[in-house]
Amino acid sequence: EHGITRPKGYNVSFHYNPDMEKHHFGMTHPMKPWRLTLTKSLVSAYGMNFAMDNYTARAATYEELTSYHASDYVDHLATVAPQPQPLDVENPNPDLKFNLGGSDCPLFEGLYNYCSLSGGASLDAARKLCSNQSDIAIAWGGGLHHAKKAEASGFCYINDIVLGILQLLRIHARVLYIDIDVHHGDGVEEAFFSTDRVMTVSFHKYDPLNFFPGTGALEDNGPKSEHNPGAHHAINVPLNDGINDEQYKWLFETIIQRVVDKFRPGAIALQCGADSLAGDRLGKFNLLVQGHSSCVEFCKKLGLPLILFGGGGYTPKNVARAWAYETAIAIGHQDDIPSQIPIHTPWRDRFKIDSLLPTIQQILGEPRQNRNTQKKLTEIVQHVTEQLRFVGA
Ligand code: ZL4
Ligand code: CA
Ligand code: ZN
Repeated sequence: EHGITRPKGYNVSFHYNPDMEKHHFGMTHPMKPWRLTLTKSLVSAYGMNFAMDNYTARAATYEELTSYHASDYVDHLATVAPQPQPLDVENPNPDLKFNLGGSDCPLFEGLYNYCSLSGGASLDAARKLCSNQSDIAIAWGGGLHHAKKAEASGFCYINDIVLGILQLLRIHARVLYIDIDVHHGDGVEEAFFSTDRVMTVSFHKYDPLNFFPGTGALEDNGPKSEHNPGAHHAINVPLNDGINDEQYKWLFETIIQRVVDKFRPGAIALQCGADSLAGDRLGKFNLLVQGHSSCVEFCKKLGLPLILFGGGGYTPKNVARAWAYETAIAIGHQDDIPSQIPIHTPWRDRFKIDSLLPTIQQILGEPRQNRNTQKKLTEIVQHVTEQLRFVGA
């Protein structure tokens, strides 16, 4: 008996399509869609599926994709060839114009299908919140925060988050977007730069010359041009390598509580990029599952409709641990699931770290030197508090 029961009077929906994992960015590319399969296998092994509504996500339609993206970009995505085009001086390769085909955003077989499935899951999740059929909707295949209106960027082609938030804005006057991926959520910030109906808050490593995408300084709070309602509605929390659970939790809770008090959102969209975990292949933070997931727990306690997106995460066994644990938080079972990974979990050997009894919260990774001082963190909270004086009625 799994003992995982449905929360009473509370609905969680899980939006996933196993076809997403069939797509490959390339052998050595850090983005592994297979991490979604590993996540789903852990979620199911714990019996969490019995406590949620499970939906096989559909592909987003052309009309849905162009609700944000430029139609010439989506047209091009639909027709791109996996092989590089021959050089033609008369007609420059349009792949370049859309930032496609480089090492970050390669062209691969089924690319359009992959993008549409990610978008479809996030749209379905947002609509379940809009119709009040879900209190929390989960789309781990989404969270692709760098994609621009007419350009791919940083492993992201279609900005499923923007598509989802546009749905939430049909019902809610104000939506709060929070981003705990180790990278700056530049694409979502840019999409809502000129509206005061969406506030974006990104926590990220900031080192403009050495770390992608190089934007998201503390002082960047939305274009301060005259009559721009979106001014002051972008919050950036620039961090250094090695931040730990205690510091991150304090920053997150202090900042998000103040933001919610001032902005009074009707719904929250949380991007849960797992590259902010210790031991990530690209990120160099020291967060454990406990610290990362405390952000989800805090957002849930705010009691607003909540959508959870995936995002980055480049050490698949750690990604699956975090997103499975965060699924447990959504259904309220984080304190009663066994910490030991169930013996019948498919690919259980992939979770083994240094013991024969792998647990859900265990994270592999040499701790990185913590380069965040309390003085700097206090300055950040002070700056954010001052920005918030310009926000709200
Ligand atoms: C790789 O090994 O910093 C891509 C990308 C492909 C395979 C072999 C090609 C080798 C690391 C990254 C050449 C790789 C050169 N392969 C990559 C400025 C850069 C130009 C491209 O989590 N080179 C660009 C993007 C970031 C840059 C991060 C995070 C997404 C998200 C949400 C996107 N781009 C320098 C890097 C490899 C690769 C190894 C790589 N790319 C690491 N960081 C980047 O926020 C999903
Ligand atoms: Ca971030
Ligand atoms: Zn990232």
